[in-house]
Amino acid sequence: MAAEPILFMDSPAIRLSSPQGDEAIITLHGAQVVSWKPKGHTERIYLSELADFSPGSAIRGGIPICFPQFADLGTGPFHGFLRNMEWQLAECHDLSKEQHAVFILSDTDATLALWPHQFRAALHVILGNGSLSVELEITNTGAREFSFTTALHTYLRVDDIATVKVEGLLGTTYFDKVTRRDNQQETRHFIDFSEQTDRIYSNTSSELVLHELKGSLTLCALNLPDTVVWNPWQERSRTISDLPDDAYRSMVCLEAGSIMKPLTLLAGQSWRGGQHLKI
Ligand code: TA6
Repeated sequence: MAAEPILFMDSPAIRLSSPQGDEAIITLHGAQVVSWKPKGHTERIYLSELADFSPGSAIRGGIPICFPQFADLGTGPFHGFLRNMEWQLAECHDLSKEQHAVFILSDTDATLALWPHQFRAALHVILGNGSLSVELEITNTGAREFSFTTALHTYLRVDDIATVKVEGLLGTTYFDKVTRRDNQQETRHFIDFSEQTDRIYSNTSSELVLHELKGSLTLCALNLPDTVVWNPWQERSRTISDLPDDAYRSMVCLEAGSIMKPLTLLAGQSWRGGQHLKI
């Protein structure tokens, strides 16, 4: 079966399988991609072994959706609330070369208490031959305009962070959340990791490449002009209760977002943006 309801860590989820043998798992909690195994390759998504799947929690790892605010750029919960909510599977298309599943969530009393706007969110997950696309569509279903920031907080599993290099950010400016310095310029072709890294790069190229010894992964952003690069390194990992102390060796977050300039939707308008990952 191409889209199969399963329990993943006791949490309702959908497993997509492509005709070629690629697999992805998406939990209804947060509409969060928690696994992606392109055929013939190892797991590409990092998921913490200490992740909490209980109702209302934020699952540590996978591809959490940040909306209607990224981090603390707003008065609501950190990274918003979509990642904490239960979504529904709305559609599933079994196409000849790919699987397309759509998950939806609309405003409820609980979301209106956190953010006073009516909306419809749809997450499109498209599993192809060696590829995975995740696209978020937001519609303003209310009568008043609203603004938001957003990101796909993609946790990538890596074999050894010491050998990881990220290409595609040369010449762009960033805000360094570790040193709190703004307007820094990236001077490296290849970003490597040897300490805590938490940066918001603005107006980045739509294509990034994650290089590892085993091969590379290309990440293309669609309508998401900013890129966050995050690795908590050892000290910060120790302070995150649902992340093992040595997790920083096996993960890096490359997050496509619209963060530096909020997006605005008038009543009835929609916006769609996403990230396309290809082996
Ligand atoms: O996207 C990077 C970041 O904003 C970091 O500053 C870090 O705190 C991280 O997200 C994780 O946030 P969370 O709320 O999931 O613990």
